[in-house]
Amino acid sequence: MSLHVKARCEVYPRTQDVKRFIVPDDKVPWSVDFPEYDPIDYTSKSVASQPVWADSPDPATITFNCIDKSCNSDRRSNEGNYQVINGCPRNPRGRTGCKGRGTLGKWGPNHAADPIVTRWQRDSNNEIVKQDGKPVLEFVAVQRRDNGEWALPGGMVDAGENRTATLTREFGEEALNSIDATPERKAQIQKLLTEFFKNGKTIYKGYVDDPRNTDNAWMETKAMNFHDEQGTSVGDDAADVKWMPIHKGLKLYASHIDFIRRTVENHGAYW
Ligand code: RP5
Ligand code: MG
Ligand code: MG
Repeated sequence: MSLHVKARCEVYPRTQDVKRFIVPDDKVPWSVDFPEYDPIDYTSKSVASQPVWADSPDPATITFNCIDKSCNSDRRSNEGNYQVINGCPRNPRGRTGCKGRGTLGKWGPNHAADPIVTRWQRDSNNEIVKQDGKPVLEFVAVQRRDNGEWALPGGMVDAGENRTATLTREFGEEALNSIDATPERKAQIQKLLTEFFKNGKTIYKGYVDDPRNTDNAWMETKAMNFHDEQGTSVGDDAADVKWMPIHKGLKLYASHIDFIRRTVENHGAYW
């Protein structure tokens, strides 16, 4: 199990002055004593105002490690049962230097889904490009509005939504700009995606080393790969979306590079 790093970033995302308590690598596991540990307490104003997607401010009112029927929310973790201390869930990967929920709506796991849409990189003769004798893969990357980092076009699972629906919806919204599309174009996108997303391969299920994570709220995802062998199914539209050729030097949001590496291994592609 790898140590979370981005979940210990010094300044909490979208703030200037929320600084995490510094947690050295060896003090990350809860099992290691750290008596001087004094994490900053931060829950953003938008989460505290309790919009529909956010929990009540008091975690003691919530039943964890199960499906919560009261709000159609899956409070189980893919990491197994997590600890709940004095009614408050504890990050299964250890200390982050911040308690509260930060900008995450849910106490405990916040579930997301990440579509990894791939095709082979092709030259002007339509031949697959090779590096070191291996075919080069490309994936659909989006540039995140919150921090400008390139990422998979993933998003949060809505209440009661299944993850395949999240994958299709988020890909439509983030990579194909379906939110701003005409009703005709929306229907066209939905049809295309439902067809294309029929056969996917699960690449990863579990904790994400996301910079928004705290001691009591964290991201988990299901990442699925949809490979377009002929490279003709999905086009790119917006300026902040592109087919990105894959190599091991890419810098991506959260743990997305790990999911990309697993995808590359599955396809025997260049890394
Ligand atoms: C990451 O945050 C997940 O891997 C997913 O890509 C993303 C979901 O959050 P938003 O894109 O909705 O902010 O941890
Ligand atoms: Mg997103
Ligand atoms: Mg989204």
